[in-house]
Amino acid sequence: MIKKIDHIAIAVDNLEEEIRRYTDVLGLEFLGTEVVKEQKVRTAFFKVGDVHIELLEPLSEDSPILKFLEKRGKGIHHISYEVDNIEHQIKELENNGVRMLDKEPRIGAHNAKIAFAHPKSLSGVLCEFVEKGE
Ligand code: CMX
Repeated sequence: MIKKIDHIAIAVDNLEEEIRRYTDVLGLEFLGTEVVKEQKVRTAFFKVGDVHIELLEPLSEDSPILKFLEKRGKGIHHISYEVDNIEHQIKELENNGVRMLDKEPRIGAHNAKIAFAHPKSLSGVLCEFVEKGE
């Protein structure tokens, strides 16, 4: 079951510059940065109520974020939904014809279990499903 929106992720090419923009111009509360090697990204998180904004900078030449930036430029990359049980959510989505990019959960930022669904399956929006760690 989907509980809430966990975060909205935005692809950027210069994390430091964007951190300044989000703190100084928008005045959002900065929560810190994290390198997620498995996803080949460096992230920065901000708090807006109980939703987070995640900035994503590519960590390497084969990062999906680099490909996104080259093809589409900076902008909204994905919406992340918090779920109560990721394995169950993956099965439910597949049973409803959604093409899962991850058939098994993997580890994302903050050690959470995550799975992505293909944007072509969900209205052109890349969707992440996340079950929070302890
Ligand atoms: N949102 C919407 N559409 C997207 C998209 C995105 N983020 N990324 C790609 N697309 C579109 C492409 O533009 C393309 O559209 P067209 O066919 O109309 O041109 C289509 O989806 C398929 O693109 P593709 O070239 O076949 O596939 P890519 O190699 O670009 O891969 C995707 C796209 C989503 C499958 C890949 O990026 C992926 O597996 N993502 C999941 C993992 C990820 O994004 N990790 C980074 C974030 C990690 C984190 O938050 O910690």
